[in-house]
Amino acid sequence: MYTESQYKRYTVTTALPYANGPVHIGHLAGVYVPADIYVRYLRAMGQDVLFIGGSDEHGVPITLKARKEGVSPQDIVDRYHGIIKQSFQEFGISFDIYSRTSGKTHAETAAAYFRKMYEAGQFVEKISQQYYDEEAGQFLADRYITGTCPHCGSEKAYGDQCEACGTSLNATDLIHPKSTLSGSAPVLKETKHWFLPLDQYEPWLREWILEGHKEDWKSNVYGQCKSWIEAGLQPRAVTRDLNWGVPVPLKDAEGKVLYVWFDAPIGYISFSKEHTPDWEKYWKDKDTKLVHFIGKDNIVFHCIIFPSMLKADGSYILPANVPANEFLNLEGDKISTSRNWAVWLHEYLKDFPEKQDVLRYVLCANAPETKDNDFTWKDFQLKNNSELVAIFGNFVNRTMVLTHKYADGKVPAATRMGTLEEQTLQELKIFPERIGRSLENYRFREALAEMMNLARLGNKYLTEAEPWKTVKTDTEYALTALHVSLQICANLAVLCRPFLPFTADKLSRMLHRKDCAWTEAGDAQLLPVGTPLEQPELLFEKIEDAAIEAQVQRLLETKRQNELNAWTPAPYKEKVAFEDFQKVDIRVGTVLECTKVPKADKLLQFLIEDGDKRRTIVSGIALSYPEPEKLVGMQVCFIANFEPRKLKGVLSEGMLLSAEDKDGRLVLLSPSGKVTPGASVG
Ligand code: B3M
Ligand code: ZN
Repeated sequence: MYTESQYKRYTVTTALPYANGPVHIGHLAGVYVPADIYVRYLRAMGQDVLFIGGSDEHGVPITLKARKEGVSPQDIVDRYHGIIKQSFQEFGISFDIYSRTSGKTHAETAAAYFRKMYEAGQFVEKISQQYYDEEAGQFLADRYITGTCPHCGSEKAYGDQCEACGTSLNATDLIHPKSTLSGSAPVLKETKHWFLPLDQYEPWLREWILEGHKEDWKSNVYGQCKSWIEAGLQPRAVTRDLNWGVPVPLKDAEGKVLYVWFDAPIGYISFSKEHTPDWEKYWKDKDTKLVHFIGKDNIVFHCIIFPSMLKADGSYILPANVPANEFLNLEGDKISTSRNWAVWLHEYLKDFPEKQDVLRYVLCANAPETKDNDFTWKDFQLKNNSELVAIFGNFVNRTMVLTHKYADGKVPAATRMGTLEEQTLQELKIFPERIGRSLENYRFREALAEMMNLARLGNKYLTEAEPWKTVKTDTEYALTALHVSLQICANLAVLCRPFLPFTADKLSRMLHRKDCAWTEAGDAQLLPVGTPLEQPELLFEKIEDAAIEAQVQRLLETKRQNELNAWTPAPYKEKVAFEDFQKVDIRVGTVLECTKVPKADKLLQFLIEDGDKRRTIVSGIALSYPEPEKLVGMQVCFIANFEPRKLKGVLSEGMLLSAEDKDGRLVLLSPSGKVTPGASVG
């Protein structure tokens, strides 16, 4: 390796996505694309790597979703595990194994892990009071309890958080708590749980992280660990009263399961076991480098809790690095499964078939490495059209087409190397190391930019050497230029592979060459003279405005739907006396004329037959009725006894009644049958 050589092998894990929904671009950008790039690079460097992924199939949200749909939790995880696994496969995430935590090996491994710690006296037992639903006969997880928020009064607060005001709560803080299982009021009941005494690990964590990893862990990761440790670590319960999960393997623990965050990281170990009988060397040999790829919301679990569990067991290695990313937003808004504000991987491929690499490219170029970042469809189009197509694709295509035109489709010899050629090949040499160094330091955006710089170098060279011109005067030089360009193409095929594996395959096929080790790249002899080339195919295609517009429209529609869903009727007003209501004189009238009020976008002027005389009423409903003349003849209801007042110079003698719909549209009230103008309403 360019900067380190002390490791014999690598164990690379990726956070296990919850199997209660499909995966989206945020998952890919934050965890799976960087991890896959890293692993593909290591493999190209000839390293022994075990790349682990799988679905996290336990936890309360899965049971809630199952209950809502009237199916079992197993049904839910079966459905989403399949979808997630397929998405990762389609995007070329090259796991050695992608497994799941509802499997048998996992249950055994997690239970054995717990038992070993239990027997070594590494847990603290505590009895506490917890809400219990007597009708349903079970303890209630926080999310199964709703009630009134003590801070803002919202009646929809959950036992762990009020979503209206964002305050995090304890279930016992709720006023009028209610079980979502039976609707009854829960009672407090004693229950026993096992706690991991994190406080006891604090001195060790300080030394291991705060002193040991100040330099090599990313500052966002180090910073979060530091603030957790400095705030003082508390014992954490590792068991729950729930009927979905790995049962607690103790006699007096009926109805209890391991806490999802206790069992899930053990999944990395159980999946390794499933993958190879030789798994121990990936977990217990200090010459193995363990790296966890995760999102920032998982930092405490992977840097503090799981390492404390590994330390407690004593036979495992600890993570050498935890390169957590920040979050990716979508068009300026937080990605959200419940609001459907996401680009789902399985849907993307329907709209952009075979464009996996384009998404991989854009997500890596925009990866939220040091801060939250934004994905926009415009930027997606721009990066495709002006980088992948215009730089990488264009260079390869020009080279291929010219070789077929002037060199019979075979790699020509380089007989006329000049200074420009020497310089270009000299520059070419440094790319493998430069890209590799960035990758080893988890700087994926930088590495990708360097890879593109190699394509830029090719383009620049080709433009300066101009073989299409020199071929007329100096054929040997033109052929030499093609030789040099083809060597750059061959190097690109090797160096783009971690980022763009599908493109690398296609390019290698076109160049008629097998993949080689990373360290062989940088060489000007990758493509032997005389190698026959395939016909050129475009590596990337331009993405048209219409395709982008369709995506933007889809998101706008989602936004509109969400706004509608978020609508609640205006609060009801205080009671009034009937006598007060009777003071208002409401009448029916017939529209005789209706026109726009000049210079007032929102106002319509009505002439109304009211049974007594004709009256003019100005109403602010013009935006809802773009064709006012169509209202002529309609009967409307109006308040007849308001003081007349001037609106934009027109005297209005009353007010039309209308209802405001949830999208803000105003709809005039009209009697359901014809009545005599002037009839009173009451
Ligand atoms: N299931 C993913 C999440 O927080 C969580 C990761 C487990 S990794 C062991 O979305
Ligand atoms: Zn609240």
